[in-house]
Amino acid sequence: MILKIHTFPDPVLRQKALPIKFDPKSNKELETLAKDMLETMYDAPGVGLAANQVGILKRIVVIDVEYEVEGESEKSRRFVNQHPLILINPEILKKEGQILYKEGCLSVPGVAEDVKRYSEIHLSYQDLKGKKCELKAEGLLAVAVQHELDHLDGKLFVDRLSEIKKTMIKKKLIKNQPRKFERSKFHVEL
Ligand code: QAP
Ligand code: CO
Repeated sequence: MILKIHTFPDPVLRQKALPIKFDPKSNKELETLAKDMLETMYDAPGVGLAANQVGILKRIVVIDVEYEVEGESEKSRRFVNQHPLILINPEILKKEGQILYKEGCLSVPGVAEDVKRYSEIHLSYQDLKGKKCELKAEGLLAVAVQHELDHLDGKLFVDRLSEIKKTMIKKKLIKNQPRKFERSKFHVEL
């Protein structure tokens, strides 16, 4: 199921997601959420998605920085070479180096700016079964993990830009927002 992606300035993007507790007998709900988040990410298409972005305040993110889209039309579209990564309760253990990467975000559509991130990170997380795992990431994957972990703490990539750039982008985004109540000749003025 494709979920609705919440966009700036939706307050859910500013809230902190809560740790996921594993229920030994059933995590069907969590499996469904992970599957739906992946489907939503591929459909967008995007390379990462955090639960906050689909309006759920749980510490789970999905990432795939390797897949390719094949086919022209909406109908014939195929996603090949998929390497989905599901990270639950992720935590950065070690970080080093620097990388500048032009980031975008499905929740901040149409904006892409260079952001400074760590170029290599080690992280711990849990998989869908609740098993503790560790991962070393570098390059684009490291950028994606840091971007998605920020979402879980209510942070957006635009927050990491200079004050002047941030102000300009926020102004533009608010101005381009669809209006809730469009005036029309059918509108009854009170
Ligand atoms: C986060 O971002 C990320 O503005 C995921 O019009 C960013 O998938 C990870 C997207 C950079 C690693 C590097 C953005 C699609 C997708 C847009 C995304 C747009 C269409 C962003
Ligand atoms: Co994002």
